[in-house]
Amino acid sequence: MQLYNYFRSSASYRVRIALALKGLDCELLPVHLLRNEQLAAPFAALAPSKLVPLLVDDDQQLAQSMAIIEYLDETHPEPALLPGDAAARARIRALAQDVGCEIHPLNNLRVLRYLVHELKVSEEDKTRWIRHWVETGLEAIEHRLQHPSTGRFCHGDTPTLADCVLVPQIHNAQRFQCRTDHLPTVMRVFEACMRLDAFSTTQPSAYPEPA
Ligand SMILES: N[C@@H](CCC(=O)N[C@@H](CS)C(=O)NCC(=O)O)C(=O)O
Repeated sequence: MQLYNYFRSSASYRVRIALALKGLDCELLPVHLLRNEQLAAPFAALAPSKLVPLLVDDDQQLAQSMAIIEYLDETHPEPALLPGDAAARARIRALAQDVGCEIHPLNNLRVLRYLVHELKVSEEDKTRWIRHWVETGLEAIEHRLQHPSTGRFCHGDTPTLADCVLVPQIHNAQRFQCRTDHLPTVMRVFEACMRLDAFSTTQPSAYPEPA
């Protein structure tokens, strides 16, 4: 397998975590987002969305990090990243989508570039925008985690899809100096995850800054 990714991309980091949790070998192919490599051939020819990550598995080209993680979970079931019954899996997907659908898209590079370059939003207001959506979005997750199914991790005592998606968002929150003091359960889960090699060895700071 090959994963087109960018070291600091949180959607890419989600997939790197899932690959590591499952102990799968995968070649990492960098797409340098700040150099706009996602917008041009050869990557853009493979990915009409012009977004990383993209997983290539034999003749399959798979986009969307959460779909990729579900694909890995179906093709390599152990350890299960969507364990339990239908209700448990719905809860895990909801937590993942709280990040992947409600927080991350508002703060993606192309959205921030549009704010600054097209709408002439100042750097200061751009940072306010990021912090607002990250802090309020994570607050909703903090509330959702006040549930008997929350364990050491978002759902139970083993990492799931929800942790694969939450942890990279916390790295982004820290990068943009967002408040996290209103998120005791989120941060407890984050710290439990970061004690695992699958999360720590795949984090952005584990990779050299591209030249
Ligand atoms: N929903 C997509 C989001 C992918 C995405 O937004 N990737 C970002 C990096 S985290 C990207 O490629 N941004 C490039 C750009 O904004 O130009 C997924 O989960 O894979």
